[in-house]
Amino acid sequence: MTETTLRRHLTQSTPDPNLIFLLEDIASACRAIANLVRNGAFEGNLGSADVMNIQGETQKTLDILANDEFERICSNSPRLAALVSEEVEAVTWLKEPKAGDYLLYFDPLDGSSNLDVNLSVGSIFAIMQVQTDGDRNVLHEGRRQVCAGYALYGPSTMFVLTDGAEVTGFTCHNGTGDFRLTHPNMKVPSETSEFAINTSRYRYWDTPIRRYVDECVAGKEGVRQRPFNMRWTASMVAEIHRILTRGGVFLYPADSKNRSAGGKLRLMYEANPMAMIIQQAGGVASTGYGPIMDIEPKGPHQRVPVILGSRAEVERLIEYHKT
Ligand code: P6P
Repeated sequence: MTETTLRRHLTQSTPDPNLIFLLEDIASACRAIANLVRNGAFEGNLGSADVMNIQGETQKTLDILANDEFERICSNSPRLAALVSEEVEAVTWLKEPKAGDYLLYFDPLDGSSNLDVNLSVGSIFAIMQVQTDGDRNVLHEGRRQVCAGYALYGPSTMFVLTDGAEVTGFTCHNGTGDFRLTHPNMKVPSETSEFAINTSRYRYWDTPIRRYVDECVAGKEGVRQRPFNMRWTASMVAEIHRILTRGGVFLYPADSKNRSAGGKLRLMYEANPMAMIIQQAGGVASTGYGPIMDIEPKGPHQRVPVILGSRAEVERLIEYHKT
């Protein structure tokens, strides 16, 4: 039986050939980034570029190279009108926008602080559409996403995406380099006993977050009456992939230290795409006070609180935020 490649899957599930072209371009950019990451030590690409990005973070050399790959490869997509990148302050317009053209939002290399210590990193993307001819507004709420996904540069390179129907995972074959279907119709288990949060920020957390984590840590002797496990990999892509695969809840909440900035994670190219993926897989994605994909964006680099994953746990956290 012929294995299902990304191309075969897209031709069976995506009616617009221009969206197929764009998704294949994104997959090509991710394959190129995987090579850059794996050969970083040989090319002298590890370490910092000693440049500050719009986020106020020191850019890694590979952050810049990954952004360049997205731009170089995706800019040829016939109906792609604009790029919104974590690494570039301004919106990059490629053509005069026409209704139905695509808008690409991306974090070219998420978790890049893991590069120098050889831990998993990823790329995240979301696609929306121009609403009317000449419309240069890129600030649409996450519900308008037509497609979202990520590449995970881990023990294997995976490409996971949703077009609003289901979440599908492809693995890059190490020999031929093509993405082959390995994880059809991925679903988040509704129950879990695993949470992911940077617990070094405990002193900044609001009461609902402290209550939730304290109860998990109390285990069998506490109100949850069962043991919990904790994971934190400093790579949102790796956390989300684990949650998609075996369940869990990921939390990067607003706290007393990051609240003035809106939170830590960026809405347009981290929270929104991951929210679409998690919800299409049966999970829940919330700020704690409302759905992430309902947020009306105020800017391309807006930061928001993120709580997403297994339905039962996120719904519990939403309840805790009501008290
Ligand atoms: P912390 C990576 O910088 C990132 O944006 C996410 O991928 C990750 O989940 C989070 O920040 C890590 O944050 O507080 O551990 O540095």
